[in-house]
Amino acid sequence: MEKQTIQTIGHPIQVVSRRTGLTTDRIRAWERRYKVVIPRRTETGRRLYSDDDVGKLLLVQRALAGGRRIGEVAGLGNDQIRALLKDDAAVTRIEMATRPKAANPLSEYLDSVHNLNPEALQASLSRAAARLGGEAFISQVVGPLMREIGELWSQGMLDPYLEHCSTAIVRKSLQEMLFAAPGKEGAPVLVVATPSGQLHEIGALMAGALASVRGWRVLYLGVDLPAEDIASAARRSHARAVALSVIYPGNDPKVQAELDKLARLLHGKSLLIVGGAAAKSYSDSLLRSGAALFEDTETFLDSLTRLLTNP
Ligand code: B12
Repeated sequence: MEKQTIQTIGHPIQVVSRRTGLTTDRIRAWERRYKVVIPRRTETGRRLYSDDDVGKLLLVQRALAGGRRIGEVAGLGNDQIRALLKDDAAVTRIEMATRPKAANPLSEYLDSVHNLNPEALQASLSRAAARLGGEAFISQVVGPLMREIGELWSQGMLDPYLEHCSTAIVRKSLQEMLFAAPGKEGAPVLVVATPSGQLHEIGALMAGALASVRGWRVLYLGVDLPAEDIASAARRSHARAVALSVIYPGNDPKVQAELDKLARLLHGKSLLIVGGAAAKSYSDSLLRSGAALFEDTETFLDSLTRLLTNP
């Protein structure tokens, strides 16, 4: 049998919408009014778009951004639109203006960040959380968004107050996820915190929210906590595990000492789990003390599941 490729199968309208940044309503309206692209239909009438169709929608957007009217370009082929864009000598300018929006899946959130619009950011994040579900929302939206915000901030392209304002909104949406499903009686307990000196909270919230979605009872202690306090919480709650996020700095003797102390105070009664961008710089002593280290959330989830089945 002939092997079906994505090209022969075609793309549903939702995929085209994500790839082009156009709403599904706009794509359908352009088809109805201007016949910009006329997709194939399945037996049940669902629209299926080819790569060329997607390319044309992107080209038409660029032509519009460069001042063309839709009636001028709707009936042209992709090569003709490309030639027109070149003739207009506007290719570079238009690409600069339109490509990030079409290609960057984070652009919706970043626009709200740059526009100091926390309400819009919150609404977009809520929609994404509902659409994707907790785990994908955290790995596909929250992680990449926070890293992008950090990148922009470090390049001087984002003022600190914008980073603070958006971090507060991200924190709120993770807290909602974390506290949405209160731990059930008898569920295994996970204590989550950051050690003394660690002020970055989002990694800890991500780990807590993920565990809570997976049915753990999460005792969330927040940031900057001495080893003694974390150990006391673990002891009193009979925690199966303690998860810490360590994001900055790496190789700090004070952080190292706190982690070593906590590993000792837990006496092996709760598994110590450490994740975050800086965690691996403490790996030698952590691994010696029997702790588990994670650089990503997927392996963390696998390990939580294993802990549930093999206590
Ligand atoms: C928000 C933010 C802040 C906020 C934090 C507010 C808050 N309530 O959390 C504030 C303003 C306090 C802050 C302060 C600082 N920050 Co800051 N910050 C950030 C930013 C933008 C996001 C941090 C974050 O939440 N990351 C969370 C996740 C998304 O990051 P991640 O480490 O990649 O985590 C992944 C995994 O490691 C894992 N993970 C994380 N934790 C855990 C835990 C467990 C158990 C598991 C299993 C997995 C896991 O999940 C993630 C997905 O895979 C980052 C950018 C970035 N790249 O992270 C900079 C960043 C971390 N900050 C940075 C700096 C320099 C600072 C300051 C020194 C700035 C200053 N001059 O004061 C201080 C230091 C504060 C301190 N003592 O810790 C740098 C660090 C550079 C470096 N590594 O050398 C970064 C990378 C920005 C940059 N690009 O330069 N920051």
